[in-house]
Amino acid sequence: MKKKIFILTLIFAIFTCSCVYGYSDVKQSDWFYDNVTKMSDMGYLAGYEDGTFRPSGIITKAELVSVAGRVSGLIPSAGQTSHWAAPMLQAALNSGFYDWDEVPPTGETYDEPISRQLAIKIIMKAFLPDKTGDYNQVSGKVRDFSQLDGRYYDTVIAAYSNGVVFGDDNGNLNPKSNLTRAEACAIIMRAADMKGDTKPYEPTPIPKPVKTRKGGVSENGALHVDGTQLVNERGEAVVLHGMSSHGLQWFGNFASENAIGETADYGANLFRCAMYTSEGGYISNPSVKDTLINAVDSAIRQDMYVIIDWHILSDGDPMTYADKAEEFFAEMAERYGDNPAVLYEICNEPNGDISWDENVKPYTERIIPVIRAHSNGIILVGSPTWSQDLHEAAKNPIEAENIMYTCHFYAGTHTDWLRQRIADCGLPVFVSEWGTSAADGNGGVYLDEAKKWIDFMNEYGISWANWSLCDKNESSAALVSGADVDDGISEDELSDSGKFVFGNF
Ligand code: IDC
Repeated sequence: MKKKIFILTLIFAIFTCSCVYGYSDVKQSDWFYDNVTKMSDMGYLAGYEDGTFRPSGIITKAELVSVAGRVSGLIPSAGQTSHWAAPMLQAALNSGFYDWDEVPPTGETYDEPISRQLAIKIIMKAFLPDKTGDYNQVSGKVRDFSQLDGRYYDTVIAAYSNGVVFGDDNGNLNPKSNLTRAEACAIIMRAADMKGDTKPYEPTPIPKPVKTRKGGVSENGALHVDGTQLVNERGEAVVLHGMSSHGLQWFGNFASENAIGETADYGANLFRCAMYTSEGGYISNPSVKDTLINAVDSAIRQDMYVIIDWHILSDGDPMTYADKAEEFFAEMAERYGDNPAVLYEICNEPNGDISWDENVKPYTERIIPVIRAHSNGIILVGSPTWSQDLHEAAKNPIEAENIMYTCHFYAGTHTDWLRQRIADCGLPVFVSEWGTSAADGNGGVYLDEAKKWIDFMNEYGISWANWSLCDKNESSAALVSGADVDDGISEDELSDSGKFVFGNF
């Protein structure tokens, strides 16, 4: 638990740009004072809520690589796991900061302490890859040189020769002991200063599309709602089709750029990023936001529309975490602003003992203005009973532009009566989640009923995202267990549901 708090605080610390001075445990006379202060001032690594910095606390592999990556301006890439640091670790691995076996990309060792020799290598590769040093000189001066593993000779010698690291009072480098937070600050700042141009922390810029696709953002531009229809920037009816991720805290690896782009190759022009709030999602694990940002950016690069889904589920009343939702959507809307690709789904599925009038609508009145401060993009709104109570919303609709109401269905559970409800409600409807299975995500698949739904949605020009792009052993999953999406999605990696859905993009 202690470790968890430490990590959460650090993540908070890493990603919050703050200018904190005067840590109770950092004195001006400390050797690390300047570097800790500078690192903190630039927003790369801050202290803890109790006012300490814990300079002698250890730093993990994930933390060290994240901070070094950010200071050196490395752009995160598609990570292989849903660990909060996976995108930056993947980018560091791709850039040759370390070898595969030193921090295996499966993540089991991400949260282990990092040895000084490995940290030095990573920092040298990140900032000063061309620096060298003299073996004889360094091996003669460093008393415990024999402790060093051979693969670290070059980088450690270069670091020592160039004044990036120094020996301790006894002339030892202690290459195998764990790096501390103060040491990390000192080594990174010295290397960064030597390289020059150290800038304050800035979030990764929003990418530009790397290709254009039929039905994509480049073709349709900013979306609007006209009557009950979604239309493109020219006012022409437009329909979006694609996959929803499963919970990003569990299956973030299937929200990689490869996987998302592959759905587009099959014809999808939409991807939905399902960020659970509970069940190990954002509330207890805020770093899942980085997995989400990575997925949203990937979809943008792939010229696709993308939904940022605040996936409430076991927390049935959207008001439960309304404060967090305000904070989150403020940040997302500030980041993505009027980027035409992004749609905001502000409450996946309200459920339980709540009502549209008393719970959901008041919630929308808090969140919509927060988004509208930065973006006039499409906002998708759920309704009680797992986003099926369109008839309740229709009695008291939201007074705002570019709002659509979500309707979620599962073919094994929801049939004619729900289609009728959509047809009758008179609201602009967006099916941001549906499955070929029963409502528990399993059973079936019910392809005859699913076909009726597809025909219905086509008739009404309704956009949809299918649950879900993952290989979980449940029938709604589009991929068979063990599917490897890094090299694309082959026909035989598609489940029965996946074959049906991909065939309907
Ligand atoms: C299901 C997942 C399942 C997971 C469960 C609880 O398929 O693996 O154990 O959530 O987290 C929804 C929800 C969606 C559900 C899906 C299927 O939005 O999160 O996913 N469903 O039950 N609404 C209706 C059905």
